Amino acid sequence: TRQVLAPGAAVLGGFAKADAPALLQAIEDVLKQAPLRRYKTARGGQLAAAMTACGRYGWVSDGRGYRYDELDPLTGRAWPTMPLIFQSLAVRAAQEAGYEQFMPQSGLINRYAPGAGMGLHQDCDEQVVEAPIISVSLGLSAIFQWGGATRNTPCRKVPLHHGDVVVWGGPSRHNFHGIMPIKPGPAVAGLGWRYNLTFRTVR
Ligand code: MD3
Ligand code: FE
Repeated sequence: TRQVLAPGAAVLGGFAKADAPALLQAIEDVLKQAPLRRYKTARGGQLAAAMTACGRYGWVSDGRGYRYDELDPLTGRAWPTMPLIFQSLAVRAAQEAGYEQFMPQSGLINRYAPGAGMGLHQDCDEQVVEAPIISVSLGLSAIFQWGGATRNTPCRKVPLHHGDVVVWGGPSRHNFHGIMPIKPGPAVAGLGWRYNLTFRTVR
C-alpha cells in the first residue's frame, strides 16, 4: 500500500517486510564495528535514541553541535561499509516513489527503547536538498509526528509499523518532525525495541 502524505512524500506500507531478517542481520554486522551510542547535544542534554551509522558519512553530535563526519568519533575509524541489502532496499524504495537517481551516502541507525522518542526537529544538515530521505521502521511500532515549515504548525500523526518504508522528499523535505515515546509492548520480529534506518545523500 502506498499513502501519499504530500507531493514527493509517500509511505510504502510493509515494503521492507520480506527483507527484514536480512536487514536485522546487517544491522548486527554494523553494530559490531560501530556500536550504538547516545550522543550528547550542544545544550548539554543527551538524545533518547541510541545511534550509529554506516556508509561514507555518519551523523554525529557532541558539545560543539551536529554534523556529518567521515570518521566515527567513538572508534576513530571510518564508518562501516553500507551493507548491500541496505543500499538495494533504499534504491528500490526511492524508485518506487519516483526518485530514479537516489544513491545513499549515509545510513543512520536509530534504536528506540520503550519510552524513548525524538523531539520535533528539522533535518537541515544535508547539502543536497533535492535528494529524498528514505526511512525504514523495524520492530516496535511508533507514532511519527509530521509537522510543517514552522514549529507551530500542527502535527499529523502517522503510525509506522515493522517493515514500513517512508520516502520523504519534495517541498516537505524540511518539515518539522518527531517520534512520540515508543509504547512498550510484546516483541515484534524478536525486537523489544524499534530500529529506524534512514538513508541520505549528504553532499
Ligand atoms: C520528514 N528519525 O533521524 S525518520 C532523524 O524514526 C529522524 O528515527 C526519525 O527524524 C526516526 O532525523 C524519523 C523519518 C524522517 C526523516 C527525515 C525527515 C522523516 C522526515 C525530514 C523531513 C520530513
Ligand atoms: Fe529527523
